[in-house]
Amino acid sequence: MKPMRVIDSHTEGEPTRMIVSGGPDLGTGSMAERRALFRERFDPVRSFAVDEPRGHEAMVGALLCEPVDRAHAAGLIFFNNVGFLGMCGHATIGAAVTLHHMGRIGLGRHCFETPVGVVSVNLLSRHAVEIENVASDRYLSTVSVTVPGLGQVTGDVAWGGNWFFLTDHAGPALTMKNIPELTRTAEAIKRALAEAGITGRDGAEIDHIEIFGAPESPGARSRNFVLCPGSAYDRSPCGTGTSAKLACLAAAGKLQAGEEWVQESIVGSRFAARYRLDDEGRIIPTITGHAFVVSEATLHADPDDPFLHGFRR
Ligand code: PYC
Repeated sequence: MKPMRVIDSHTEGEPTRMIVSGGPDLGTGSMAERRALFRERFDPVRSFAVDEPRGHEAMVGALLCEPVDRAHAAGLIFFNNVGFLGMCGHATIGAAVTLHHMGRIGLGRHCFETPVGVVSVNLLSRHAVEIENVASDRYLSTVSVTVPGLGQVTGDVAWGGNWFFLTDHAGPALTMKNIPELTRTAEAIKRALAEAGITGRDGAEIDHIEIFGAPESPGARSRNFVLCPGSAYDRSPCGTGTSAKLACLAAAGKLQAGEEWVQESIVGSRFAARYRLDDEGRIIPTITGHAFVVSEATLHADPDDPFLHGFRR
């Protein structure tokens, strides 16, 4: 493995590690094809980059790629401590701020290719980014599942670039002190959904669980706890999770196009969100958040390192 240059940022508290050079050569296909190749042939590179001891369980990676369409600013492939993501809202915001830090993009509008579609980004300032996500939708409404220790939990299944089960008031209060218990609760819900055969479209695994409660800060409409695949919780309000939430609110007639929804995370950070309807009536979410570059580093792959390909619990 070549030395790998990475730039780390956080978006509303959630980390992103962007691989800017030294990543795997994935050819020139679409981001979905390159992600498949990354998963099949280079998974040890993923764990090298984000798992301990070079990373940690909350670290989300973004491999910077040449876009297929030269009019686009970049291609991005997202991954975490256990595998690959479709889209990642916080990491897209982090990538925009990082590319600006590198002098690769200026303020204003840019398009990024992702494995699930093209996402448009408006870099409003050095730190503030508005992303227009892929079309999002509520797939199943008012689904009930029996969760050991919790009883019946009811929620919606929605797509926001990843698959989510969204439920109100399941388990303990949404406080930082309760994060271990919230994690166990969300893991139990995820297991129960899988055992009950409840999936996203085409049998897709529901790999994100989102629990909602009352917000704490003025102006916020809701607070969430989001369990990501790999059992880390999202420190940000989760861009794809907030998109899924907008889709559910819109489908329930509880949020109109253009109306603002401020989503607060379990650590108290916020995304401002709204949606528009495209020509086909699909929900196109816009999420605004802030990111900060925190470090630049070169990761060295020493063949004698017993943890060359990382470890995780
Ligand atoms: O912001 O979409 C997001 C996200 C997904 C997983 C972690 N963050």
